[in-house]
Parts: sequence; C-alpha cells; structure tokens
Amino acid sequence: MTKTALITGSTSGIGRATAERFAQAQYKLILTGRRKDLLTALADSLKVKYHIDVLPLCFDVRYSDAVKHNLETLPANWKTIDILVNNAGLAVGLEPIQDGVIDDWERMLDTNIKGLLYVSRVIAPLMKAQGYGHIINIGSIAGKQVYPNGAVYCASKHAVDALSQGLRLDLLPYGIRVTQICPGAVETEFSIVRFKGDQQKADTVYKGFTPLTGVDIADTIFYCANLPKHVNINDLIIMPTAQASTSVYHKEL
Ligand code: NDP
Ligand code: 8X3
Repeated sequence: MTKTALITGSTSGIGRATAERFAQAQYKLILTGRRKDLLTALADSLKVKYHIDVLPLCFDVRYSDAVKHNLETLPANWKTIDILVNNAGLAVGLEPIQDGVIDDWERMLDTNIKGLLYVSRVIAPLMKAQGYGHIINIGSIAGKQVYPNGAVYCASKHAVDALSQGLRLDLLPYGIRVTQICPGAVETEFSIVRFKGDQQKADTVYKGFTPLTGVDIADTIFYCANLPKHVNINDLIIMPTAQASTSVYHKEL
C-alpha cells in the first residue's frame, strides 16, 4: 500500500531533499513550510516528475492554532500518516548570551522546540490510533555539544534530544518508532538564515572543507524510515568527514 510521509520545512535544504527522496520511492507527501510559492512549486514539480499525490500546507509551526487548523482538518485520504519528519527549524544570530537578541532567541525556541511539539501533538494521536508510525526528529550535533555564541540554538537542539527520548518512551506501547538524526554542518539555507541574509558570512562557514548536503541527510532519513518494522535507529550522529565536533574542523584554506 502507498505510504504517506509528512515533512515539515520542505521548502529548502534537508526538508526539500527529503521530499524528493520519498517521492522517488512513490510515497504520498504532505509538505509544509511558510513560503507558499516555493511550496507550491515543489509540490507541482514532484507530482509531475514522480506521478505521486502531494498535499502542500502553508503554515508557521510556531503558532499552535495554525498547526491545528492545517493538520487536524486533513482530508480523510490523508489522515493515515506513516512517517512524520520534524525538520522545520533554524538558527538566528551567533552572539554570546550577554549580547543576545531576544527576538532571535524566541524565533529559535518557538520554532525548534514548540513547533516540533505542536506538530507532534496532532500527529502522534493519529499514529497511536492506527497502531503504527515513525517520528523522525532532526536534531543536531548542537543538541549533543555546546559551542561559544550558539548557546540558545544549542539549547533548542538539546531540547529536541530530550523530546525525542520522551516521545520514544511515551509512544513505546503503541508500536511507534522515534528516531533522532543529528547532523553536523550541512550546506543549505541554514547559515544564510542564521546570518540574516548575509551570503558572504554564510559562505565562509563551508569554506575549506566538504560539508554534508541535504541529499546526504535525506538518504539517512530514508534509510531509517525503511528498516524492518522491529528495528529502530534511536539516535544517529552524522558529520562531514572533516568535522570532528561542533567547532573542530580540518579546513584547507
Ligand atoms: P534551511 O534553512 O535550508 O531549511 C529550513 C526549513 O525550515 C525551511 O523549509 C523553512 O521553510 C522551514 N521553517 C523554518 N522556520 C519555520 C517555521 N516557523 N514554520 C514552518 N517552517 C519553518 O535549513 P536546513 O535544511 O539546514 O534545516 C533543517 C533542519 O536541520 C533544522 O531543524 C536545522 O536546525 C537542522 N540542522 C541543520 C544543520 C545544518 O548545518 N544545515 C545541521 C544540523 C541540524 P520556510 O522558510 O518556507 O518556512
Ligand atoms: C547546525 C549545526 O554546528 O552549526 O545544527 O550548530 S551547527
């Protein structure tokens, strides 16, 4: 039977590559993001290229009413969700806490923590009722270690680490798998968003080494999602070969 995957934050980077990877395997897709033009264009192109059904839903995961409005009213033929990829997320700013911008902190905490919770709160009961499902959370190496000037982003991803463990415990009796995937540096729009549109600053992050790509993470998500039913990857750290920790790189500049 055709499986359905719901991927948040699919307008760029890891989410977009993941949508393409699951489309290649003939999944039905529910794709979300805030940028409606990108979302619609992606949905249309995947439908044409892979002859699959795609439901694009444009909303901001930070607002629980918007999440509920979009996900609690899914059409009947979209209510069986096999895989939820909680991917929507961002870093904003890179400052020590004493100089931090409170609006940046709120954007990170509201998106990375509350957004993931709001989406999971709607989808987990559906999975519980159907007796199966797989929630895949995109954490980060920043959820395992803390680096200077990144404390709030790191805190948000440490929260994803805790929430992944909590979801796994709470959903254990219902046959629902919960996986956390924690990447190191992936070249996406991540750094452009972090540096508020400063492309030059963003480019320097990936200079002198080969970063991961969205496709690398999409392949990893797809691998975890397609293991036999009795197998679950709880937690997976995936790094560029040239990156040993959040702040230790081997760069050739
Ligand atoms: P991108 O900026 O390329 O993609 C982020 C996606 O999240 C976009 O589709 C964006 O869509 C969506 N998004 C952001 N905020 C919201 C919101 N409030 N509501 C709905 N959607 C939102 O970055 P990545 O692909 O790199 O990031 C994906 C995930 O991977 C994030 O959780 C990030 O923390 C994590 N990660 C990234 C790493 C990296 O080095 N790139 C490493 C480790 C983890 P739109 O703007 O249209 O809303
Ligand atoms: C993104 C990776 O190390 O820039 O989560 O925080 S890092």
